[in-house]
Amino acid sequence: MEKEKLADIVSLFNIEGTVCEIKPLGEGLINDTFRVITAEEDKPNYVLQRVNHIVFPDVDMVMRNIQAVTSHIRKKLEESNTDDIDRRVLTFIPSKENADKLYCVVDGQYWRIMVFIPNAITKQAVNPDSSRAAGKAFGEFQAMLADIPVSLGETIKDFHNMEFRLQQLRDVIAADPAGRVQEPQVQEMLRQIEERAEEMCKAERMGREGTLPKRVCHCDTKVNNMMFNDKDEVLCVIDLDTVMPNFIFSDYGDFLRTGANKVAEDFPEMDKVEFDIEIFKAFTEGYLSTASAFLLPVEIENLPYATALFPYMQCVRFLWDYLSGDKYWKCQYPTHNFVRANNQLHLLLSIEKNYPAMKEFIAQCLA
Ligand code: GN1
Ligand code: MG
Repeated sequence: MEKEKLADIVSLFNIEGTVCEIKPLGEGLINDTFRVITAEEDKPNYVLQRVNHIVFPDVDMVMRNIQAVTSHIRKKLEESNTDDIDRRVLTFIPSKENADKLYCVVDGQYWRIMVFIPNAITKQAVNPDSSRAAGKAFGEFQAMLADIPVSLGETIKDFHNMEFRLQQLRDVIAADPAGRVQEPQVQEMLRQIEERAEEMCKAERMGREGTLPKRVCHCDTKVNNMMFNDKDEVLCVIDLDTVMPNFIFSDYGDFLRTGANKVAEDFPEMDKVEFDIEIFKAFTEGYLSTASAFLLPVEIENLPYATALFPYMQCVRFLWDYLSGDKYWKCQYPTHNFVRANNQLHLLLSIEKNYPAMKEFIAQCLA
């Protein structure tokens, strides 16, 4: 997109300083992100983003959630006299036209702008130390939001609902639009999925019975969704589009799905896919240090289940997209989605072998 067009969009927001440069930032697959640099030394720089409104159909809801979450966290940090608050929570800038609105619509596209956090970095991979810090930070994030006074909207309906994800898969199997259902390796994977389906849907059942609460969760807890300072401490959690009420399993399980796989989620050599118990231990220790105070016994008991649930769910989602003809995730080659699904299935198999070790470690943390 041309520089002048981007500058025009920036000018719709109430920012401080004179814009002197706008350039692409990061490599996100969902939103488009730019860095906006201002001329004055004493004025902040900014991050401009176009929100993908196909993935997030109700951008107004996304931004109302974000406003509620960031202002609540800011209030908590002020109450506890935390220093450097502007680097510990994101600040979105209102539009000039409406001080209550944190986005603008231009030619049917949704744009927002936030303050760029200086001297902070994101990480792509984790070691035990950054996993422990991540666990602590996501636990703190959930703890700070435990008493948020408004109820948040569900920005992607049934996003982490296992029953819904299985139904989506069964629907695409019945329709078979890409003619891939009869492939023998697909049939074998479906057998493994169905074998576990009932057990994997237990969160939804407990939710209906009223024994498992939903809390405000981040719902995209990959390690690259947090900013670190130069001492390897977590400054703040970013990428808040999917913040919504969910079982806490979402944040715990999805971090481990990405952080504790010894290879990337699309690595094609299945014998290299392995669950890294050291990452599990560090993350769990960090998470329980900040979350055990508010977690119910049923939530803690089911952390090993949550660890298995997310690779399982992602296997179902990748296979669904493969059978749909690759409409959701970008693919680099024809079987890419199947490889991803298979990778997640192998991660699940490796996790299942670690159930006793996971349980023992959790008990040890609480003792
Ligand atoms: C998508 O684009 P990214 O990496 O933030 C997806 C996640 C999946 C992930 C798998 C809105 O996340 O739920 O776990 O791909 N986000 C959405 O790579 O569907
Ligand atoms: Mg993301």
